[in-house]
Amino acid sequence: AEPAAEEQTVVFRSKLPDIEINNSQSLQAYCFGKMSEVADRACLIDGQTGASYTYAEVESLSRRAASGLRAMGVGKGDVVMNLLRNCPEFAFTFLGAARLGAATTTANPFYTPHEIHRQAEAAGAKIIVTEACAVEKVREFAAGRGIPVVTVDGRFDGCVEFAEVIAAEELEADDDIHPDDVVALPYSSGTTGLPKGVMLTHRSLITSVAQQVDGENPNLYFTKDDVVLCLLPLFHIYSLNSVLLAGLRAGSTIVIMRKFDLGALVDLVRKHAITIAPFVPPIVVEIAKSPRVTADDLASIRMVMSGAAPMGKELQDVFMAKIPNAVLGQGYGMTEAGPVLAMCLAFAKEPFQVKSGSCGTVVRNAALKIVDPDTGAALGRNQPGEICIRGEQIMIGYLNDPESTKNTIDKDGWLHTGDIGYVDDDDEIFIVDRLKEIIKYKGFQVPPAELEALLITHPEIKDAAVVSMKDDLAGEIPVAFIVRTEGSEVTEDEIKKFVAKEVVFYKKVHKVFFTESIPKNPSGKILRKDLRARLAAGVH
Ligand code: 4UW
Repeated sequence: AEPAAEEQTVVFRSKLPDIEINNSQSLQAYCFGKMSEVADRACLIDGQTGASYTYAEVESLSRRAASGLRAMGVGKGDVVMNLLRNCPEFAFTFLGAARLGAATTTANPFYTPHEIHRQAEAAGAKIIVTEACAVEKVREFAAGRGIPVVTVDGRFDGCVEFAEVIAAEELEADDDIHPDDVVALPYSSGTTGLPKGVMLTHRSLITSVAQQVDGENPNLYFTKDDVVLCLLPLFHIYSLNSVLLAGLRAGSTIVIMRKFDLGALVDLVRKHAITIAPFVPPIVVEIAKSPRVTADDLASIRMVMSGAAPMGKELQDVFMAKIPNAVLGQGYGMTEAGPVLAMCLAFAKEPFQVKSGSCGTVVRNAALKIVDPDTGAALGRNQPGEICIRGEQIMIGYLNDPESTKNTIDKDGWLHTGDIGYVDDDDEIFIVDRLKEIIKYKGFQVPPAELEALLITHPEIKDAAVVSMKDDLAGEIPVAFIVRTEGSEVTEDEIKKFVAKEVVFYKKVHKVFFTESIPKNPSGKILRKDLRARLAAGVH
């Protein structure tokens, strides 16, 4: 756009003033910025074993991990794959790799071998750090490519124990790190297609964390005295950014939980006097509904964050009645956006009044606009359109995919989210619909394109389309429309089983509808809207 046209654009900003962000340092230096104040305080606590590490110990272990990784051949520009459930070693490895100027690509250890291999290959992983539950899924793949496998929980033939990696001397000086070096490489399918490597740099993650927890009046007020629950998986950007990195920066204590279980959660909250609970909507639902969890159980919690999927006003109100002393609010993130676009201003040190159902106000040091998806024109308040964000926190692009990058970040630097929402009179953002095809099962990404590509490899499937269907607990579930080959009698059950053995549990197809043809536009693009309309109308 011409500068003049750009000036006319309606741009929304935070109610908080911009702050100075020193984002030309390294992410690890930034995160340990308060070391002199917190060196001897608990930094990470392993909820399962009770092992506790001070800030000084975490910093030291990350230096040892750096040396150990270097000895195994990891260097600047390389990629380490963390294939781990939440554990302290996740943090040691991530920060260690960062010290070498290497990036960490994160993946779910419950992925199937095929899903893991595809990401490891695409990311060019030089080393895989994993645990018992996933070792067998990577061993052969890694051996065939000469990729060392490190395990954090035991000895396995042909693998290196994590203890050996950190037996190294501390790395004295970090490698020369440029602010635009990639430090995290999570995979996301973005607005369309298959999962792609999202290049997040030292600069982008420092900016994002600072937008949340820095400044005189931080938007997300975490303190040294806070105890933050790290239950959401660190392989997803929400937890990596807004729990681990934000918690470190603030000097809080981070209590790591390996897997979700309501009883264990209550025990940990009581035992460690958790003050901050970052959740996703399905967990909020479970707590709200469970008669087993009382207000007393959760009395220490002062802040409950929700994000990664929509949380309506009704749910928010029911939950708030259950823990009246806590502030409940939402953040709005997208992996590509670095990830936080908006954060609830009731979480600020000097909080604002907010409305239930809102997913926050745009973070400081960033600009947000709402555009008409058909014309591209910027819209004013209370008018729904595609949410776009600009700022130094957004990704620098998709790995090895300039085409998809160009389709997501326009020439003026605006990242197009594929979410439809509006900004109200109080600068609060409400998401009302999704333009993009991604399905979110309990906040996890399910890329329809991936399931469709898999489905059409079935010899009796001629064509397939996967769309989302509303679900009370999961938010959305993937369902498939299938065109069978001539004469085929393949059943719904057979198709579900075929998919289930190739994908992680949350990508399973929940229902199959047989149809004569898949509606497509002239260029062959699946008309998902039509299919969703069919579902809504009950005509399959
Ligand atoms: N309401 C409605 C929401 C919301 C939402 C996300 O898997 P990704 O790429 O990324 C995420 C990141 C979420 C996140 C990160 C950090 C943070 O602090 C926080 O809030 C506490 C949340 O989910 O999926 C991105 C897509 O997920 C949907 C939306 O469609 C977005 O484009 N989404 N948050 N509050 N929908």
